This record gives sequence, structure tokens and C-alpha cells, in this order.
Amino acid sequence: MQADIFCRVVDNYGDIGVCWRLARRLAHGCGWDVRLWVDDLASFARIQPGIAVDRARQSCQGIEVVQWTDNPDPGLTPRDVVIEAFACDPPPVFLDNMRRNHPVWINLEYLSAEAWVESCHGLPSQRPDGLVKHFFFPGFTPATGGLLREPGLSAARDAFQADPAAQDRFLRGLGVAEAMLSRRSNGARTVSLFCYPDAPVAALARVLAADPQPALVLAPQGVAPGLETACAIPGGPAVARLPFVAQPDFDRLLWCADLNFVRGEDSFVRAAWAARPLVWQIYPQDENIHLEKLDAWLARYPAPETAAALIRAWNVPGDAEPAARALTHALAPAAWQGWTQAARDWDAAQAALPDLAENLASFCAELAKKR
Ligand code: TRH
Repeated sequence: MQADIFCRVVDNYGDIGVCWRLARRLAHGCGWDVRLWVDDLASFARIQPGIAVDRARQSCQGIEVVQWTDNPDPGLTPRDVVIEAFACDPPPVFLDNMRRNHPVWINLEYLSAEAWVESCHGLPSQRPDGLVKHFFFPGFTPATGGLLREPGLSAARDAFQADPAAQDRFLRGLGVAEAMLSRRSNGARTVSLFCYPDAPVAALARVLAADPQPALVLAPQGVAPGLETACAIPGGPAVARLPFVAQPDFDRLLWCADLNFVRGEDSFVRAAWAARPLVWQIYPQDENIHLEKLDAWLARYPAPETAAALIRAWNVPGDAEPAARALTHALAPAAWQGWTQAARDWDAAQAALPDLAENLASFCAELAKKR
């Protein structure tokens, strides 16, 4: 298959994060020839070293990257499959060409655990101009498009998690100081923190300070700017700032941590694949719709109620007290043990389902036959 993936960066790194991961998975796992159109190469460059921010066309890891501008090259005509991420609409000149050669057209939707996703997944939308767009929904059940997950991921993760020396080498390579590494080898709890600016980080610092087990917080540069100040309290956790890294290294970072605070869409899924406890800060939406989505996922996530209460509290900005109380309960030994087991169970259950790229590839192949 030859495909065009269109990615418009609304904000943050999730749009390009999902599209880049999908492009690599389709190219390297399914043998597709992929062209990725991106309107914000600067965001892309932050999560993929080597991307030039000012090149109209470039190749990265066997994928052609096209800078999506207001005047795209009309010579870049549609091929077998067009995937628009998150309803971003291909450019008009490209659409004109689509009316001529009728490629398979997919709208890849946002991830949600809500039940209605199953009934909408795969539905066609017939347009007045004769083109048909199909909705493809990621999700957590066999009746959805699934989640992106590379073959061999569990084995690579298990080997890395069983190898403290490899973890030390990895963290050292990211600039983590020897004192921090010793803290880890002496039993400190490693926490990774990737959150939005309103996350109750002071509550996290206070609870970790009061916990009998020392802690180390690993946070990307620029995320949670108040973290160092919040942690500068008696018994407070040590803080290590890390550069933004490429996606495979971001996985390794999550695999190093005992507890991962993640956000948005893609880092949330990757934290699930770490098979360790995770706290999800969901992308905020108007009228708190996101809290319904959060509850829909919590209804599926097998963690104890203490963990669910913490995840809910972490998503309510303002009063940090409920988050602090919930975190204290969730870290108590029996609750923590239950959560750790649940994280393994969740990973194993989800890993048993076909991944999004496999599902998408067979869905497109079926549609292509009918063209
Ligand atoms: O950055 P985000 O908050 O993105 C959000 C969400 O996707 C949200 O749903 C969407 O509507 C909005 O963007 C526009 O969080 P997310 O989804 O976790 O994306 C972060 C990406 O960045 C993910 O692919 C992991 C990647 N990343 C790295 O590759 N290296 C890093 O060092 C870090 C910190 C992140």
C-alpha cells in the first residue's frame, strides 16, 4: 500500500506523536510506503531528532516527510490510501485529485474508552462529491481499531526492566547524575512526570516527601516548571530534568519508572505498555467532557479504587488536597501492590488484542478490494 498521512498539530505533541508512530508502524511493520504531511515541523523535530524544520521534503527512517503548507505541490497526487488524523482535512488541491482517483480515505479519530465508539468504528460517511470517508476509532476492545503497539515490545520491555545496569546506562546517557542513580539503586521510588501545567504537582511533592520510601522524579525540560520549588522541602524527592527524547527512548524512560504520570493520548498508551502503575492526566475539553471519557476508561482499568480516586483527583485542578490524600492512599503498601498487579494485567489483556496498525491495514485492504 502507498499512503498519505495528514497531520495538523493543534497543540502539544500528541498529534504528531500519534501520526509519527503510526507512520513508522505502517512502514516498518506492514511494509507500507508512507508519506507523512506535517504542518508544524518544529514540534516534530522536538520528538524526532534529525527532522529539519525548514525542508519542504525530507526522508526520515524510510518515510517521506512533506511540509504541509498553504500551497502544496499539486504534483503530489493521492495514492492507495489517505489517512487524515483527527479530522484535519487534506488540502483542497489534494482533495481535487482524490475526486479523480478515489483512494481509500480514513479519518483516524481520537482515542476514547466510551461505549459508543464501538458502534461508530468503521462507519462510512458518503460525501456529496462522491468520495467516501471511513471513521477509524482507536480503542480498548476488539470491536474498535485497537491501540498502536509494536511486535516484540513486551520482550524488549521485560529485558530492560530486568536489567538495572542497562537502565543506569540509559539514564546516564540522558544526563541523570550519579547521585540520582545511586538513589535509585538504594531503593528510591522512580516517578516520571509528563503533565499539563495545572497538575497538582505540589501535592505530589508533599506526599512523596512524607512517604517512608525516598523518591526520584524524572521530568522533561519545560514540563511542570514549579516542580523543583515544590520538591525543595524536608525529605522532598530528588528531581532530574531530562531532554525531550525520540519515542523509543521515551518508552525506555517509562520502563525505568515505578510510577508514570502521563497525559494526552500517546504517552498514556505508552505508559500502559510499561506495565507499571500510571496516572493519566487527560487532555482537557470544554464543559468537562474529558472527565466522562476518563471515567469510561477507569471503568475498564482494573486498578483498585485507591488508584482510580487518585487519577480522578489528579484531573481536577485547583484544590490539591484531594489529590494529596488520594496519592497517600494509593501508595500505601497493600493498595500499591494491587495497583502494580492491575497494571500488569491491563498490559497483558490489551497486548492480546491485535494492534491498531494491523487492524487498519486489513480494514484498508478490504476497502481497496471494493474500489
Ligand atoms: O503532548 P500531549 O499533551 O498531546 C495532546 C494529546 O494528544 C491530546 O489528546 C491532543 O488533543 C492534543 O495533544 C492536541 O500528550 P501525548 O498525546 O502524550 O503526546 C506526547 C508525545 O510526545 C508522545 O508521542 C510521546 C512524545 N514524547 C517523546 O517522544 N519524547 C519525550 O521526551 C516526551 C516528553 C514526549
